[in-house]
Amino acid sequence: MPKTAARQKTTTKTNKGTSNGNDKTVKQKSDEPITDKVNPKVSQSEHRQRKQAQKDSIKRVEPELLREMLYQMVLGRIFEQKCAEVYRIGKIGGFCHLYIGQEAVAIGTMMALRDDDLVITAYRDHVQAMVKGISPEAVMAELYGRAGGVVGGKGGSMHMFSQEHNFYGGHGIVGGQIGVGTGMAYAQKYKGNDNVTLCFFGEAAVNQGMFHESLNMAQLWKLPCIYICENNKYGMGTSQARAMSISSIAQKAEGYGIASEFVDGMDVLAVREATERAIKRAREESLPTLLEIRCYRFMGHSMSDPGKYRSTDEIKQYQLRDPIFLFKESLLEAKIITAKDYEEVENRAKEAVEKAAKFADESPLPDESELFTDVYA
Ligand SMILES: Cc1ncc(C[n+]2csc(CCOP(=O)(O)OP(=O)(O)O)c2C)c(N)n1
Ligand SMILES: [Mg+2]
Repeated sequence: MPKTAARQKTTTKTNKGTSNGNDKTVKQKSDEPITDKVNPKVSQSEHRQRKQAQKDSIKRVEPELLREMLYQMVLGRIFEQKCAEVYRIGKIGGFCHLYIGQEAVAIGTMMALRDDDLVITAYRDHVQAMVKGISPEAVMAELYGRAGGVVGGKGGSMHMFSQEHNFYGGHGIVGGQIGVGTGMAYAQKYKGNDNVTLCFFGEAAVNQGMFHESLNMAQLWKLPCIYICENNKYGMGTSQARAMSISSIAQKAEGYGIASEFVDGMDVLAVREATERAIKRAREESLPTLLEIRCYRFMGHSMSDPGKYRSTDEIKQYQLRDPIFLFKESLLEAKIITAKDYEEVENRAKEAVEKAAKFADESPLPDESELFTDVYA
């Protein structure tokens, strides 16, 4: 994680001169190049800095909510570990992209939302679906391709969807959901409500035209959309440094006059605070924001990734900054939880995941008569 990720170094620039009504642009300090090399000393010292920063943030959040955030992160991690386990024995087939290492992004952003706010994401969608309220059973059964899945077992890993939960997918075309998310935000504005739309995508999607067309339109039409770039440094096996001419994605928002912020995605509370600022801007002023949240996926791109493009050393160095470990330590030090409470959190999450796997195992395959329902091709 480059030094620029340190939250306390983020500066706020007032941009009163713009004619687009956006008078607040949060700008990162430097455009430090992303490299494939990670220094363990830097990782450890950043871990300490994060912990220090979390101490202050913890005081601003209700203890009950902090414990729930921890539970959701642990649930996401254990759920994904179970997916890897059952994938290897053939219970899940096809594409399967895991979220391990990125939990602070989904939990930090989405747990600041209201139920009627909308979410759309790419194919790395299991944890987002659960945080939006879809049950682990319905997500696991979908992964198994069973009738009890959230879309009846016909979508699979990449296509979780539930209108009831305002969760609009689950999209396999890189960057495709950015245009759809922009349209969802437009629809809320058209209907006259104050719902906010969160639109997630990876850093590789930023090179797609859809990203640029959407940001332009969102600022021009003042749409309540929060664009969340989960920058995990890689698009499949290609590092960001090999694919993007500048390393700062947050900076790209400036081309469209959109407020943007650069956040350390290993720190769930920093993510939450940045999202709260963006939500306020969207709900109260109907203005978009781009959040670049730097994180790291601990697993391969998908279950079939041989992972030859990065060293185990690099992965280990990011694991030193594991967002769950960091949050757990901070909560222990702040006496919000005890070691025993953490054990209970883990046990509760394990039970929920086992229950989900049992439900998926016992759920029947979709009926043959369903073969052509909800299929648009
Ligand atoms: C339009 C399009 N081009 C290429 C692909 C193949 N593809 C699937 S995932 C992926 C990488 C995307 O990386 P990123 O957006 O950073 O998301 P991450 O997987 O890191 O979460 C690519 C190129 C695709 N699905 N869609
Ligand atoms: Mg990526």
